Amino acid sequence: MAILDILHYPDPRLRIKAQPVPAVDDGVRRLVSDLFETMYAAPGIGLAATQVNVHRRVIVADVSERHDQPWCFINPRVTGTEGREQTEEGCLSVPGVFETVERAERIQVQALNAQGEMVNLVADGLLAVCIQHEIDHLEGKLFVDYLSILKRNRLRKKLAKAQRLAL
Ligand code: GNR
Ligand code: NI
Repeated sequence: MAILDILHYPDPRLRIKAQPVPAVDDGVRRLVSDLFETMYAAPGIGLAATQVNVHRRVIVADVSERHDQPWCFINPRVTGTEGREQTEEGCLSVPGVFETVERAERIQVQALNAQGEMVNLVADGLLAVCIQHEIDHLEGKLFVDYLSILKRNRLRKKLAKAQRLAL
């Protein structure tokens, strides 16, 4: 197991579209356990392989308080959605930024698990938000892409200033 480095916005590697996993083998299972270790250490409620510079369609999530409900989705696909809901989101790749994003309230997801079996899940609440946020990462999309131009410009200035101060 290993804690991996998380890429930070505006790193262009966060924009790479992840490729499907052809077969769930030991290498993929090692990636899954490294993603869990990195996510729990951060700490975060989800993590996509893209964020650790691995451009394969693998995500993990655990929205439980006790960190005892781990979910791993390989080649995840949203097969149905219901409703809309706004949630305050954050991202380990955009530290310190929290903004409201509107997404589907309930989703149906199809994916492979770590055993390579096809699983179907209906998710709502924070898990539904998290899965949509993680699948966006696999597409090279970040939650800040949903903000108005005004908010994004404000954010760009804030991050540029933070970067100047960090030098
Ligand atoms: O830890 C995280 N918290 C979070 C809160 C609201 C909506 C989405 C998230 S995901 C985020 C971890 C992360 O960046 N995953 O890609
Ligand atoms: Ni994120």
